[in-house]
Amino acid sequence: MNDTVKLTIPPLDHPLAGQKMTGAQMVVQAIADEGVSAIFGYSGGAVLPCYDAVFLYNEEQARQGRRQLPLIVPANEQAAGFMAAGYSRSTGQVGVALVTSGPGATNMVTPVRDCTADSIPMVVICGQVPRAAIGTDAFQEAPIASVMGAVAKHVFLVTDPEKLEGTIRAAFELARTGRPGPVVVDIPKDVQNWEGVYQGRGVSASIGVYQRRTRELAARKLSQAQLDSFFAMLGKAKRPLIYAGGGVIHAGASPELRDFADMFGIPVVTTLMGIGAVDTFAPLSLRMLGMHGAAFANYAVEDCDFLITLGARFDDRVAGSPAKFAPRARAIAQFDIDAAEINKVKQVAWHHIGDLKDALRSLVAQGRRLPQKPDLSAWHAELGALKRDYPMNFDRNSTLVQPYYVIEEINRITRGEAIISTGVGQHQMWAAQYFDFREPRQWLTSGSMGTMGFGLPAALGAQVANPERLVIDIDGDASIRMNMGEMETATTYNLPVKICVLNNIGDGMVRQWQKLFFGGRMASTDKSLHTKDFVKAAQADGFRYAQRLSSNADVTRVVSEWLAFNGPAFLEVMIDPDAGVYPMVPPGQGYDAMITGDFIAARKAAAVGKPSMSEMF
Ligand SMILES: Cc1ncc(C[n+]2csc(CCOP(=O)(O)OP(=O)(O)O)c2C)c(N)n1
Ligand SMILES: [Mg+2]
Repeated sequence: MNDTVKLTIPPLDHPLAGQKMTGAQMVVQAIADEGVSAIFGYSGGAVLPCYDAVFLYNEEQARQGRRQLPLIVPANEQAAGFMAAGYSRSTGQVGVALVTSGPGATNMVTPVRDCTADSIPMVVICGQVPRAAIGTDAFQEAPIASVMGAVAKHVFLVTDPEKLEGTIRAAFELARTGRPGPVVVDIPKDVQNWEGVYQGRGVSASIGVYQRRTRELAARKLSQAQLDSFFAMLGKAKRPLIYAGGGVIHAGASPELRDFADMFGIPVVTTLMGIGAVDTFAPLSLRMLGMHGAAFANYAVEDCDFLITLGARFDDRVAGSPAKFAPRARAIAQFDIDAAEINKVKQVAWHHIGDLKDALRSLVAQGRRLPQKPDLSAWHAELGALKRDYPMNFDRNSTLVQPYYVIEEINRITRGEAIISTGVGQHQMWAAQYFDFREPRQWLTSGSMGTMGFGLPAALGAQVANPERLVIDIDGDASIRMNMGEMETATTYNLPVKICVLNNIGDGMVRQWQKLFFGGRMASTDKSLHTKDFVKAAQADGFRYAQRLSSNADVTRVVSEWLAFNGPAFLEVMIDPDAGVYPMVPPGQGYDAMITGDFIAARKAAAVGKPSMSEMF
């Protein structure tokens, strides 16, 4: 039985409706219909019909003088996934990756899990062996439906070619609606080669239940009773604080968050994923909270008496000890699109499940009707003092190049306007701490998964999506090596990304944990490869700008010439290998255990307990 939605009107709206096409051509046409401006992927036997269809599509578009669908080819499929994620994170649009069966598809597992964990919409199309060969251990066969089923938001294996077209549209809808995430569509080669009639509309009916649920969710309004109880809590609060996560950005609710915070003068801390939800220059911004949050942000969390949680999930890098998190909050309110997040880690007094943009609009509308707003001047004075007394800082007199100084210099020139991607490790945290961000979607980082190798391909994807913007990858020497093949992708496509490797000769973040919690035993981290010449590697990959920076005196000059270079540019900075990430709340502990290091003042001595071994991750 065909479960594609039966159309009541003959499908003539689409200019190609009624036209005969192969399955592969339908896939490409349906992707183009979604408004996608580029796809990322690597070819192979089982996906060749789709690659051919991209070629034919572009040939026809060129003939008609219309926009083509560029296909960017990485060195490794994992990078295609991160490019699609960079495209998506920087625009809010669904990123698309197109890969072959077997190894092509299994190389996509990490980016798919990465996207699920950070709620990033992506559609991955995988070729599969022909239907008749499935289950025979055919050449380049892998059980993608079961492998990806464990990590994706949803997986389709298309066995009925009649459902192919509607399934592609369903994949996009699933990816971008509700809590966004990656959707994998596994398409056997014979289904790609099948010929049928293009409809130009209709979504596979298999998502009918999901559609009903998301429509219900989207329509959920804050009730008057909810508004009243929320404002009763806010009215009693002397020290309210907004804790904003990635959900604010995914919901496109940053303008509404800013309106709400400004209306009441409520300060905002953001998670790593929430960076950019508020302008970091804004007086109400307290920057990032958590394990490596600013001291003043974490003190605000310690002191607040009402915590308003927006699209954030109390993860262990924020609430290492849920019981000790926000210990003086008399109430916590939580807004989320995903019911599973409510009371998952931390019990809350009040919650709302629904669209955040809409909920914040209701709060602002209700706020306008309030006869008077709470007086928060004492709280503002306290926060002003916290910002003044416990600012981010580092050893400004060191003769070794300090990574924070390099970032401050880049930030001085870019003024919070660049798109920044990162690898994972100390450099990622320094970038989160020391860069400014005016808007959402300028900060691209692998938050929940913490996947080394993310930075360079994510920057490339963001540059494809935003050709006019300045895109900078702040990377680690070990992280960039994980996807070093993509250096050549930058030059092949002449994507003018600016790459900065903060080279501390090794896995700095791992060394920091070994120093703090493993008695300084540098297991494996003393064996890091020290022989790589990054500048020569960049030159070998066709970089016309590739420099090594190793002295403080040269930082300002070299950073500005690197940023001004017209084309892809590579900068390696030899930084102090002992530079640490501070503040640091040790794993599993409350913010009272925050260590601020030698250069950031602390309100009181840290009550550091010994982390238990099970918290050692
Ligand atoms: C794929 C992957 N493998 C291992 C890790 C564990 N890990 C986290 S940070 C880190 C070291 C990163 O080193 P580098 O990229 O040089 O950054 P640094 O901390 O030195 O700035 C490691 C190994 C990871 N996050 N991702
Ligand atoms: Mg390093």
